[in-house]
Amino acid sequence: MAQNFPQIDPSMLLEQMLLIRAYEEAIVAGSAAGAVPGTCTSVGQEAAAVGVVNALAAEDLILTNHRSAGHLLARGADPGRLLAEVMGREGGYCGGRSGSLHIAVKELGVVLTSTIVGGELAMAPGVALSRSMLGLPGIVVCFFGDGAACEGRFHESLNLAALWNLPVLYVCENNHWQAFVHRREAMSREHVSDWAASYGIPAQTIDGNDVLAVLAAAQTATEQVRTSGRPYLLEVLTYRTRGHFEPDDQAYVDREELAAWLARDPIKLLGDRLVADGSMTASGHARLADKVATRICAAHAFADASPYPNADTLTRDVYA
Ligand SMILES: Cc1ncc(C[n+]2csc(CCOP(=O)(O)OP(=O)(O)O)c2C)c(N)n1
Repeated sequence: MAQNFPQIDPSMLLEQMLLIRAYEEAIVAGSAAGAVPGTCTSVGQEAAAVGVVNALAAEDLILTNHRSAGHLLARGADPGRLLAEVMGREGGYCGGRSGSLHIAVKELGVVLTSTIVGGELAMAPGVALSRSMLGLPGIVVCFFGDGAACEGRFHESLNLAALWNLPVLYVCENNHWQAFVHRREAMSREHVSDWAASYGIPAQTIDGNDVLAVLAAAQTATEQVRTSGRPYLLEVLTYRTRGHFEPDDQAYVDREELAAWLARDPIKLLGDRLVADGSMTASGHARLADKVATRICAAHAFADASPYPNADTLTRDVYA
């Protein structure tokens, strides 16, 4: 039976994807100029983040990995505070202590960014178990890559979530790369979703560059996790169109494969579709891009003006 999910304005999804792209491009430019530490960007993967995060409720929790800017921005993170964090400044979400790789934002329900590949998979069942035991509402969403799915903790995590009936939505952003290794050299199966069946976990593989398809699949998946209280796995097929981190010349990348995915850029796909069906004009599209550019300029100004943390605070928040 078809579910009635809240209607989400596609132009809002486009704006979020444009914001993520502009934020990541600012990081790339800043890193080339030596002003910002290089990070692992999510360029090319915007539809995966925006489609899934827009299917979540306010009380849901997110655990994510080293490519987390899209998840955070789609969840409503302020780009200035995010950039300040990456630049190690006091005004950042974690006071400049995490950089890009360990950001947590309690008010947005972002419990963890893990740079230990699969670290979020190891913790997701525990977070879900604590919510269940405390009788708290909300499901747990765990973003991870295809590389993490090739690690033992992926299998341990799915096994426990299935055994203990935990409300975890596993979202594998299969971007074809595991640092500098292509997924075909590391995976025994074509799809990560194939592995979910071994644990009795329902799963689906979808086109991760079509944000409307991601949103629809994520709405169905979150509803299923919410009503069954059990795990679900969504494999979102997409492509990391920049390098593993900045800078990276991508000399190891097959040019034809990259070109094919660039032709299916998620922002272009949705923008073209909205203009073609008449729901947006070309100038409306340009206005959104300008609005986003203004926000990124303001974010830069905020991060630049934010001081480095005072050395006296070095041991604050250290657990002993
Ligand atoms: C346990 C562990 N092993 C290796 C690394 C080095 N490393 C960082 S990212 C990465 C690739 C991860 O690939 P994937 O999970 O597919 O995520 P993607 O980078 O493609 O988003 C590797 C091997 C690490 N950080 N942690």
